[in-house]
Amino acid sequence: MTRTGRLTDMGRPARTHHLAGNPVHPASEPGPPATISTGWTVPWGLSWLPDGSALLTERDAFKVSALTRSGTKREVGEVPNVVTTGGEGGLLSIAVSPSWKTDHHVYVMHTADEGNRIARMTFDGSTLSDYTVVVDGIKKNTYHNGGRIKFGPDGYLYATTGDAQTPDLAQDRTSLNGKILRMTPEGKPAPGNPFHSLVYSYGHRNPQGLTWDDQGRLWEGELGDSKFDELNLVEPGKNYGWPRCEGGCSTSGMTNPKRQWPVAEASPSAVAYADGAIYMAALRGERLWRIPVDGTSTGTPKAYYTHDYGRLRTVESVPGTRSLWLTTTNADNNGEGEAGSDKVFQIDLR
Ligand SMILES: [Ca+2]
Repeated sequence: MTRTGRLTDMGRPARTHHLAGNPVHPASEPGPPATISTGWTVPWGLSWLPDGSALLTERDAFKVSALTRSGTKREVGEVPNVVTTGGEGGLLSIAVSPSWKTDHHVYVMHTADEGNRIARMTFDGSTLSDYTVVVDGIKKNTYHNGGRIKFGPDGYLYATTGDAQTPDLAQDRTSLNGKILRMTPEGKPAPGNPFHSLVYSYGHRNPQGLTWDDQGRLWEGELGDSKFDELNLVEPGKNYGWPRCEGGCSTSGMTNPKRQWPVAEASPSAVAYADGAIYMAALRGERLWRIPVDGTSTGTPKAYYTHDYGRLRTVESVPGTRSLWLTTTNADNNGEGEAGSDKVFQIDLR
């Protein structure tokens, strides 16, 4: 059947199409950001708790705080064994266990003495405690540490790892660097992984964004080198090109990005799916990109808030609502903000 309502790369606007067989995506646009919370210093990761509040990490302070929907912030603990790299390492993302109500587990990805790690801690609703290494020995460097972890709709934990400034690691399927990893909550290779290891996809440079669309497809945002940043549709076992390709190329065996941007316009950290589009928070580009998706196709990206709020780090869809939370990281060493100058915004889709 011809999918006449499908978005094309020519940029058909994301208007609602009630066509048989087509998912209905209400067209929505992000409204003006409303400040939920101030006083943050390099907030990096954000994960929702069942009560609707979020846990956020602060990269350089190694701290985790809870933030309610109405903006009440409360520090719940510090992650042990974290070190900074003087660049992009430190306490990166956090992921609440999908069965948190019974196991009280939360996962963090962070830089440690020997490399980057994924660790599990206990959060009892008020305080962070315990510490168990789940995966360690992921090579680190000053830059390119990846750092996003999220539970997928399949219940497995996914992680993005950077090339640690050693590009060839991305093409080495035995290395944990330059990869998307997929694991059980105990850190073992998830059933069905393509190489019977933790590796899910490879050929990534510095991926930091992971999200799933409403059909369960995995999309990934990745920082490029000097030419192109990427939005990729990730499938298991595929090679996303780095370092042989930056952005799209015609090299056999490589999977090209669905979209690419000059690095000055993007440098994306997080991506989040909401309401028929992927939202991509841009650091250097200092803007929020909205990329309409329909199936495996993407429509024309549109930028919002360019240079209005500085470096945008993390965007997440707020569960049960048509809204996003968005964080800045202007207080990092690439930004010009003072300590405590970062914010969390809420954006309603309308
Ligand atoms: Ca690529």
